[in-house]
Parts: sequence; structure tokens; C-alpha cells
Amino acid sequence: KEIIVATKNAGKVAEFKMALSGLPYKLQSLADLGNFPEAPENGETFAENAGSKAKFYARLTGKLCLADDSGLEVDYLKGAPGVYSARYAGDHAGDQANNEKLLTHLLGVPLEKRTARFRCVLVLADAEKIWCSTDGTVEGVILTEPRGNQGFGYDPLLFVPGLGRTLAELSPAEKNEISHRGRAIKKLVTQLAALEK
Ligand code: ITT
Repeated sequence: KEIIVATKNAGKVAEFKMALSGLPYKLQSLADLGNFPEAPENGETFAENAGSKAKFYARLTGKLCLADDSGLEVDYLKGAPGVYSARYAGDHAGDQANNEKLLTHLLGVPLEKRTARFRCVLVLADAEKIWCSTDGTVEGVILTEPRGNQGFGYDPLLFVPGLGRTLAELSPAEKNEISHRGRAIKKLVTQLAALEK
């Protein structure tokens, strides 16, 4: 059995491959299969986007596809950037530009008002139907400057008080233990095991 990790984000691919390595599935990323177009992402929720990405790539590949829609919700910004996290500073502006834009919008805002969370929704689907859908979150505080150089995206800005570190200061295994994606993956593994019965 085979699962395609249907994302164009190399940081996500690395986390999925690490977290799912023990499963009896052959994992392949889209990049392993060829050069696929980017899936359209017009939904208003993470769940909608994850579902449409999974089905889009399942139709293109004819295989079971796992899609991830995720993002950062900042309370002071009323939940922004949310589903727009990837294109916050503009289409393909990149992680660095997104992080700078976020810091600019929070300039002068005290730490206690900088609460935020990462949210992740996973959908596993083939061309016919959705087999599993799970989610996960991790709560934290947006720092005033980046810390750490592991992970990707907004990781250097999300400080997790319970750990005293940003997500970019965690090893890949430590991040998977507590992250939004790691938590959603754990639930997915449980659902997959139930499907096998
Ligand atoms: P795919 O749609 O191909 O999966 P993408 O990067 O466009 O790739 P999203 O639309 O889900 O993915 O956008 C997610 C955004 O949230 C993007 O800017 C990421 O950098 C950020 N993000 C998601 N998970 C993250 C994590 O674990 N650490 C840091 N930033 C994260």
C-alpha cells in the first residue's frame, strides 16, 4: 500500500516522512512522482483546503493522497493570517517576508497580547472518497524577533511557554511530539489502524 504525501512544502514532507516511517505504507512525496501543478486553494477553512488538495492530487495521481492545510492564527490579529498564512506577504513572497510582515503588524504589542496557535488539518483521500480527516493545534506566543534555525515557516516566531523554546529551537523529533502537525498525524495513525480492522 502506498500513500502520497500531497504537498509542495518540503518542510511538511520531512515531518510526515519522519512521523509515518513506522507504518506499513510506502510513503512517496509528490516530488518523487513528477512535476505536479499547485492545487488551487480557495477555501475559507483549513478543512476545506485540505480536502480539496487531497482530492486534487488523488485525481492527478490515481493514488491515496494525504494533504495538509495549516497556518498560524494570531489572536491580536483576529485569527490572521489563518488560511492565508502561506501568502501573507504575497504569493510566493516566502517565509522570511511572511515573518517580517507578521512582526511589523505586532510592533509594540506586549507579549501577553501576542498569543497564537498553529493549526493543521489533514485529509487522506483517493479520487472517490475521503478516508480520514484529523486536526491538531499547538499554542504559543509570537516573539518580537526570530529564535532558532530548525523547522520552517513561522517556527522561529512561535514560542511555546511550557518548553521555553520556539518551534525552530526543537529537533525534528521534538517538534513532531508537540506540534499541530504531529498531533494531527497521531490521530491519523489511530484512524488508519481502525480502518485496517
Ligand atoms: P501545500 O499547500 O503544498 O501543502 P503550503 O506551504 O502552501 O504547501 P499551506 O497552504 O497549508 O501549505 O500553508 C501553510 C502556511 O503555514 C505556510 O506559510 C507555512 O510556512 C505555515 N506553516 C504551516 N505549518 C507550519 C509549521 O509546522 N511551522 C511553521 N510554519 C508553518
